[in-house]
Amino acid sequence: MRIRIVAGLVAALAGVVTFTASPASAGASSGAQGAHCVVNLDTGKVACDDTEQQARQLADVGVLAVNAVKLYDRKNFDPDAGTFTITTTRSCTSAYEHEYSYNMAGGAWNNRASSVETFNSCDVKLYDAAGPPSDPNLTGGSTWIDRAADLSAIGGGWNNRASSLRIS
Ligand SMILES: [Ca+2]
Ligand SMILES: [Ca+2]
Repeated sequence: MRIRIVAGLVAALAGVVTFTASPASAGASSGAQGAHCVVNLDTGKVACDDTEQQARQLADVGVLAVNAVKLYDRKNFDPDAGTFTITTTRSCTSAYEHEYSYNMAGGAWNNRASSVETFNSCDVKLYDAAGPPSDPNLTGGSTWIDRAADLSAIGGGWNNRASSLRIS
């Protein structure tokens, strides 16, 4: 009797999975793989969609949140091929310290950024390897970047290279 109930439950769950798998993957093709991604640093939630505005809503970015860093797939802050915006609810401090870090490795934004902007007193430091960056003294990675229209001109060349970053 008990076995029969469990078997029925498994069958019911299998039915649910089969039923939802198709619409879920259809949503992923327009959502998770969208060109514009937004990170909500306060919650860790990340969403991608066809527009930055839609991605902000999906990532539950509130009206009080501000942009910290924005990466562009293309040079010269051209958003057409994709953007990656990191948001938070407070501005960065003026000192260079470890305020936030973010790991792009394993995702669509690994080795992709070609230009970058920062906002609200934030600067960004790019790292070649997967993160979070392990250098406690902030000695590795690129220089601190406020704004770069062409990341190939930064240091040893950072075009399509960043796999993680720090924000200060
Ligand atoms: Ca790129
Ligand atoms: Ca890299």
